[in-house]
Amino acid sequence: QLQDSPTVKRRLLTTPIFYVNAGPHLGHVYSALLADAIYRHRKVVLGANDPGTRFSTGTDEHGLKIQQAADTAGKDPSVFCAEVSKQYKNVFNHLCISYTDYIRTTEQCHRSAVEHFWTILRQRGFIYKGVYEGWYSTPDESFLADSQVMDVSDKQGNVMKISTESGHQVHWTKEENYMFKLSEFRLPLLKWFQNNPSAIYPDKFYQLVLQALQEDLPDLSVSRERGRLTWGIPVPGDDTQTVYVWLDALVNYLTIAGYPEAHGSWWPGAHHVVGKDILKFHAIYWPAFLMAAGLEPPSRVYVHSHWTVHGQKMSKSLGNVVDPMDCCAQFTVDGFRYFLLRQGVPDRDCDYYDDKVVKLLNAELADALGGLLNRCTAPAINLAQNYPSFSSACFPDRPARSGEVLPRATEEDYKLLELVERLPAEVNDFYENFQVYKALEAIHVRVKQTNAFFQRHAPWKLDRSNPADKCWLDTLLYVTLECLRMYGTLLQPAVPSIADTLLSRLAVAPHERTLTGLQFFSRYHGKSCPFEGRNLGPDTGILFNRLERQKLRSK
Ligand code: ME8
Repeated sequence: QLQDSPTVKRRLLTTPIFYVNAGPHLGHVYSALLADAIYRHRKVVLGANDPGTRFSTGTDEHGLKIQQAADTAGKDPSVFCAEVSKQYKNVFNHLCISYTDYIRTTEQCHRSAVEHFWTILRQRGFIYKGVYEGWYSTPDESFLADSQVMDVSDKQGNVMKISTESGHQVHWTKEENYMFKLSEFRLPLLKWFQNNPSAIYPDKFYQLVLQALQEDLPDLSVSRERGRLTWGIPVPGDDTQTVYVWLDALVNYLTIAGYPEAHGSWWPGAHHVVGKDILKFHAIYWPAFLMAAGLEPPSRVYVHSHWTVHGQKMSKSLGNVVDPMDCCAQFTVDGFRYFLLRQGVPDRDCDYYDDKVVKLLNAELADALGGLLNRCTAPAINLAQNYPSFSSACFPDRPARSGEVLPRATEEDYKLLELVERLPAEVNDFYENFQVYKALEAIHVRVKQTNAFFQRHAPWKLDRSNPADKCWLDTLLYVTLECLRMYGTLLQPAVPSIADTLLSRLAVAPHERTLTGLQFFSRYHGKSCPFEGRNLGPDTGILFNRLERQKLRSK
């Protein structure tokens, strides 16, 4: 278990920094949400034992496409960037993304970090001046080899070249640039990844990186002529050139860590969450830059796939961009968070449509979870509005041996308890393997099994005036409340506000909401339980209101 490990270290967890040429959409929010869930989960696991965790996000504000977007909007780039960056911040705040640091690449501290980093690379002999000639994609801010471009015809029949990977048009460009000796890092990178098989999750993406490193890595152009790109950080000592946006952007992770002065306690050990489209930058360029500067590569890169909408790529021109604020208004913040985390599978693209959200939330949050809370807290069944006493006479600490008749508790009940006791470790493993959707699935399955447990024993049929029945009824309620307390604790990273409502109703104090404070079902193991006899918290109403399809926007 993570909380017992003496090797738990400080951790810097990051999202990508978002381009400010357009506002946030569903995909951006997904990157941030995955990181938020991991961050919150770590807090639940470690509680007061957390040696320190930082969680950064922010905006990527330099580069030609941002310069162009500001021009189109008729705004000064710095005003434009500030506005869009604020928009990201507002959406993240609304979605309860609990970042500790929000960075903007136009900040002075970041500029100083980039200048320092550049100077170190230059001093260590990894940057040289060369002439670059080749295909250039402005939206991708990348030079491309012949093998990475293809011909297409536009509507008028004009032939043009596009990037095979992104589909963006490319132009032939020749200019003097500073080059980074990326070619020297192919073998060191290969060796590093072979020695660190858990550096990239899921494995599919680790294999892709290993495969890419089998082929030659050409040196990388890391500056642009200033005349063509003014919106960026000038190359130290040569203001005719601007630092390549990706070098600038990647250094944000070091800026957060306090580079160059105070990064020691936050570097190494970074965990980056990124989308599949920016894997190359994080798994090849970034570790190579770091090695060149004499620093450790990131400990882990978590890679997720993309969301499509009704089977199509999200794009402004198709008019199918999903607005996260709109989704929160329809499904509530926690509903939307739950849907994305429960349905998003890192290994492959996932499709978004409103109906799917409604079905999932009604089934899992309203019916299963809300139903379970209702069952064990409704005044009609839980008259005393508390955690009643657990009776080991009805539920001894072992199942019946063959031939032996034990009162009440069945083999299935013991199985359920065993599964629920194993749940924190299971959920933890899923988080460690970047399978948040599986963690949520496992919790949901247990919720369903607990509902079945309740249903099977039909406590409403028991006769309270009969002492034996009353004992069993109390035990059933106690067990159900204990299970629910476990689910509420483990659901905090995904649905913080629903979990808070649930745990407040279950009278769980803030310091009891971590795995160390959980003491799940200690009564069953013959120990005292701080919850036995405790009054429930005030009735908080319906946990999650069922959504009605016809009330949703028409799409
Ligand atoms: O790439 N589904 O920024 P960005 C899921 N500034 N995720 C998606 C998505 C979709 N449809 N569309 C985009 C950049 N994303 C750089 C990063 S980091 C040093 C610099 C994800 O605003 C995408 O995969 O284009 C990426 O992780 C994030 O949104 C930011 O994308």
